[in-house]
Amino acid sequence: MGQEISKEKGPTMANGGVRTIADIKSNVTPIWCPGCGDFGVLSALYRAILAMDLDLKNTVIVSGIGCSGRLPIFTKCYGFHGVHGRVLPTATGVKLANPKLTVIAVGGDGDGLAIGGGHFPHAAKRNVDITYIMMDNSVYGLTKGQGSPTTSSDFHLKSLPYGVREVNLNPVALALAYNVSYVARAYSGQIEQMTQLYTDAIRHKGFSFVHSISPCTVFNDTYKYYRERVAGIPKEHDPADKKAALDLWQTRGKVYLGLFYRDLREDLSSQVARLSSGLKAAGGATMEDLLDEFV
Ligand SMILES: Cc1ncc(C[n+]2csc(CCOP(=O)(O)OP(=O)(O)O)c2C)c(N)n1
Ligand code: SF4
Repeated sequence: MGQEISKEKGPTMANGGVRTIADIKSNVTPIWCPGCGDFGVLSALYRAILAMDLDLKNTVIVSGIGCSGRLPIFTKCYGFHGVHGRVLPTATGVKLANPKLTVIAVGGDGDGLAIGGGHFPHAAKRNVDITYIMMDNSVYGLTKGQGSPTTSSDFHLKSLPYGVREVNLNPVALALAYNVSYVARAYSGQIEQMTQLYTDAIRHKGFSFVHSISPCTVFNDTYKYYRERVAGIPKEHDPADKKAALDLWQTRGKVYLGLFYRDLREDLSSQVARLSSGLKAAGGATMEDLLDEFV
């Protein structure tokens, strides 16, 4: 999976003069709380950008609202801090407007599965070539500790004096059910693997989803919980086997990390480009021609 990652230097120095992680960092210091899992996500993303030699001026990070939503500010890539729950429509629009850009969407579990939950299946269905990093702390961090769609009965939140009375959503299970073409899970406590998965996900041509467990040290400190349960997906798992992937997420007592599922179906922009050139060759009107009539 992916190539070997160097922590210090990228493979070449071609794009945007990026040589080290310092070249990717903006001059804004992250203000997340000490130990916040979001630091791990940011660090893995820096390393993935470096390892892939991404051109910063052609890379866009779109975010939702939440502590997690601050992430783009800490990079020199282009950023779009949108409204709560709308990270996927915004990222989709950016990619369709300019398919040459590398587009990465980031946001919390509240952003992506509560207010924004309706957008996830549609992004999956369209298979737009973007990468979605869901930073899951199983709590609303920014608004100070309310339960989120992924808060499970294993967690105890001050804001829920009667405990969790609802069944939690599982982001990997949803992604598999929605037919997301790349489904993986990473954990902020394991940066090397997180970096590999981000690199692999960004390279995937289609909608890639990395469920990124990112504990909130203030309102839901789950580091101990995950330390005791995370395990690598067994080497013999075939990522083309959806049934086996579904079994993996349901394994009791274990939280598997790694690549669950990958489907190499054609992404939306590639389909449009292929169909447009076919239409042009046949003398038909492409979408651009039709739109031009209204200019
Ligand atoms: C339309 C709208 N509704 C509600 C809010 C209030 N709000 C801001 S962030 C947030 C949830 C944050 O949780 P999550 O998305 O999981 O991100 P985290 O802060 O945990 O990273 C809410 C409800 C808002 N900003 N906009
Ligand atoms: S409140 Fe939680 S999620 Fe937000 S910055 Fe602090 S530790 Fe991170």
